Amino acid sequence: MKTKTLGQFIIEKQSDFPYAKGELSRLLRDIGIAEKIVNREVNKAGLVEILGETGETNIQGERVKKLDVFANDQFIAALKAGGEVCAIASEENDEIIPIESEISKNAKYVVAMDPLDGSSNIDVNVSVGTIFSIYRRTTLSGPGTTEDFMQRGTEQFAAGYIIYGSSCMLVYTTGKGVNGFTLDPSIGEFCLSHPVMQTPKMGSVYSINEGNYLHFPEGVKKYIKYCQEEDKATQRPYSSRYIGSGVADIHRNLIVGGIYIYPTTTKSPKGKLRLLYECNPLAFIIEQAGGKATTGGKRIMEIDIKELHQRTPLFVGSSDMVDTAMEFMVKYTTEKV
Ligand code: P6P
Repeated sequence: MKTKTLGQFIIEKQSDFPYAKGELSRLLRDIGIAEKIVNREVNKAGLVEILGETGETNIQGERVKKLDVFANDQFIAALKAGGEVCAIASEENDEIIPIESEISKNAKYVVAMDPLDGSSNIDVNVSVGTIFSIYRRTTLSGPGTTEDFMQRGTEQFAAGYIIYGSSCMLVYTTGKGVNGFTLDPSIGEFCLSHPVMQTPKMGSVYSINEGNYLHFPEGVKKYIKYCQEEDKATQRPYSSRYIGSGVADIHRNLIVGGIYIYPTTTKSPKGKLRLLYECNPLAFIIEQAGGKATTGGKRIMEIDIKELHQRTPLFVGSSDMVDTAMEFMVKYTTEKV
C-alpha cells in the first residue's frame, strides 16, 4: 500500500467538510504534534526522570504520574498554539481551561481529553493511551465555557485515541468511518495503516476487572458465567483479556472482536470511566466501526451530561456481544443503569 500520511489523508477528506475550511485539518495536526512528543517520552520513560509520581492527586482522587502531567501540558500547549480551540477539558484539570488569545479569537471548537489513560501502567511498561473528543462550541464568542462541553456524545464533531504500545497508533473518526494511522519514526509521520476499520459483530474476548466480581450487578455476574461456559457453537468459553488500560483493551477488541465492561461497583456506584473524555469518544469510534456502546441499558452517546467529570458504566465492543450482555442486565439486574 502506497504510504499516505495523516496530513495527506486529511486533505483528501477535506471535501467531506466543505464548511470546515481546514480548521479540523489543523486541529488534528495540532493533536498529532503533541502525540509525537508524548510518544517520544513514553518510549524512554524508563530512562529519564519522568517515571514515578508527582505526589499530587487529580480530581479523580488518583495519584498523578509525572508522564500524566507531561502529556497534559503537551496537548494543552499544542492546542493553544494551533488557535483552533477556545477551551479544553482534561481529566487532569478540575475546571475547563478557557483559551483567550488573539489567534484563538475565532476558534470554533472545544477539545475534551484524557491525556494519558491507564497511566498506572507507565512504570511497568504496559501500553497507555490518549483519548480526545472534539465538539463545535455552543457559546457565541470569547473564551469557551463549561457550557460548551455540556453536549451529548451524538454532537461530537470528531473523536480519537492514540495508543502508545508496540507501535504508536492514532485511530479517529469524524463520523464517516474509522481510520488508523501508525507512526513511522523514520519519517516522524503518522501513516495510514488501518483504513476503514470495522469491528467484528461477534468476538471471543471479554475484558473486565473480575477482582470486583462480588460487587458487580447480578446481570454482569451472570454474563461473566455465560462467557465461561463450554459451548462450541458460540466459541465459548471466551478468553478473558484485561490490561488495565482501557484504550489498549478496546483497541484490541476493535480489531479482533470482543467486549469491554466497566460496570457499576460498590466502589464506583456510577461506574469509574468518565463520560466526556473517555466513554463518549470511545463510543463514537466503536459505533462508527459497527460496534455498540451502552451503560448496560442506554446508548452512551445519548446520555445527558450534567458535569465535566461525570462517570458512567460502560459496555462497549462487538454489537452482538453488547446485545447479549444487555439481555443479562435486563433479565437479572434491578438497579437502573
Ligand atoms: P481498574 C484507567 O484508569 C481506566 O480508566 C481504564 O483505562 C482502565 O480500563 C480502568 O480504568 C482500570 O480500572 O479499576 O480495573 O484498575
